[in-house]
Amino acid sequence: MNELKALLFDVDGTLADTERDGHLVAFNRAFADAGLDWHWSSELYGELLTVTGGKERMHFYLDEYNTDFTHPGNLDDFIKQLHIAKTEHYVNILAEGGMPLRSGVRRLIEEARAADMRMAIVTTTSPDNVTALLTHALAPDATSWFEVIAAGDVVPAKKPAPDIYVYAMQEMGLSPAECIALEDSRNGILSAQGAGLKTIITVDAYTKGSDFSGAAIVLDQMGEPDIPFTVLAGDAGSSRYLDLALVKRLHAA
Ligand code: XBP
Ligand code: MG
Repeated sequence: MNELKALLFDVDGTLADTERDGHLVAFNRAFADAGLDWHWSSELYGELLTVTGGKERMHFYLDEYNTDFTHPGNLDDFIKQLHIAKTEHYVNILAEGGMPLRSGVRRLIEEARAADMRMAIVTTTSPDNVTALLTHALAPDATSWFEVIAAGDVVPAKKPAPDIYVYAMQEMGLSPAECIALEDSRNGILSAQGAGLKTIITVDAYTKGSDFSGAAIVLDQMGEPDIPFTVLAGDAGSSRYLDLALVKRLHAA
């Protein structure tokens, strides 16, 4: 087995609970600004999360849940404008400090950094959103902690396609056997596994019932020494929180 050389982090749902408290709020604010009567409930949003990417999600909403909507101009351009407005709202929500990292995220990232473990961000969300989360929730210089930030439209096919993971590993000059992915969702694990990666899952409110077959482990959170995780599938041995030693054991298993 190859030595573990890099941790590849998903963002939404993995680093922070950004979907319900960030993206959903931002979408609804953008809709209201545009004078639309669209309003996504938290429950509907859970269904819309089947599709990754904000622009793709709005198209999916119109195709499946709001089929009567007609737009006189170019629909793609309209969705692009709405998405620009949504991103502005999202970045503002994060700048206001309204998005804490999930339990154990800062601790694991700081441990990896201290150990010179290479790290990348691999996400479908837009680059501006990643910068906002890392700088406001982690540290002002935190974007520089990650060798590659693979985000948004840099690849044409978003998760569950493997493309974004393949892209990140190409940029780093690493093979899947030298990396491990940290994800929270079904689309995320499909993307990572499609790229040949072992995957650690921390579930969240939207993803806890999903199929995570083949995951290296499924946890309710990364946890802290005084806030132990619950193992939902897999074997954590005697570990009570996700640290680099456990990540390396899961990679080698
Ligand atoms: C995250 C997403 C993103 C965000 C929206 O998926 O689905 O699309 O909800 O981001 P993952 P944008 O965690 O699997 O990467 O609006 O910037 O596209
Ligand atoms: Mg995610």
